[in-house]
Amino acid sequence: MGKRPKEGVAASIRDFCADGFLVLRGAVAPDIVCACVEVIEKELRDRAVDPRDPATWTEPVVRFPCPEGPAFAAAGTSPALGEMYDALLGRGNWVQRAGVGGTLPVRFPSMRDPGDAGWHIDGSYDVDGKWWVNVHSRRRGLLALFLFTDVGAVDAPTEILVGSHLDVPRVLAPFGERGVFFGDVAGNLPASTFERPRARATGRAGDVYLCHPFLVHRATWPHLGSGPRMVAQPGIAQHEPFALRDGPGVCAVERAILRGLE
Ligand SMILES: O=C(O)CCC(=O)C(=O)O
Repeated sequence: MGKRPKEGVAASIRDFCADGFLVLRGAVAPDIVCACVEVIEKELRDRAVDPRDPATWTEPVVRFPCPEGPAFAAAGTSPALGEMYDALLGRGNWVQRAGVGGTLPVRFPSMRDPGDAGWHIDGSYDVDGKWWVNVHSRRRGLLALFLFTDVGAVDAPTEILVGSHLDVPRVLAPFGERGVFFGDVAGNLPASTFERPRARATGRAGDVYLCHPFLVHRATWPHLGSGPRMVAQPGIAQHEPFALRDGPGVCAVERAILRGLE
């Protein structure tokens, strides 16, 4: 009986290594989600967008940094998340943030191309004002998708190429420590990456997708739902870039990179 939760974590890690992501359903408690949404709605009103008035939804996407404050600190420090960060990155290896962080693209019902929906991996460090990435995944241990609203299939969910994190290391390796602009990665991937199965990051408000930093993903459109879709997408930083030396202490994220390099 006592073994089940541990087996659950082990199975989740196996899925994460193979697919490049896992989902923590209900990772953020409903009252915390509500408090976050109130703050997000205020941010929208400050930009002349009323989350309850479709007449003000003139753009398909409104993007801003995920707000800070107590509600977001509570969301970002949910115990379920901390346990899974430990399991995927190793205890003490990741940076605990007093908040969620990242950007928060709020997507509105619209038939228009939002202009930001290409396949990509996220960048992780700044080079002359641009986001770059290297095979050691400097400063980024995970990508998280925090669902602050319910996201159904019609609500412009993020789309994921399942297992694509295993294709990216071979593209990044030739660029060495210096790395490459994140926007130049997808174009160097083999055609087979884009033939991988696709998954959509749907779920309930409070669910969190934890993704390998090299997972290829994109925004989708049109948004055919009825209300704003709110998903924050922070990186979870690790203290040290992955050394990429195989051995007993290698965490799940690093192991997947090594597998991609084989
Ligand atoms: O909004 C989304 O569904 C994903 C957006 C995204 O991946 C990004 O902006 O980097």
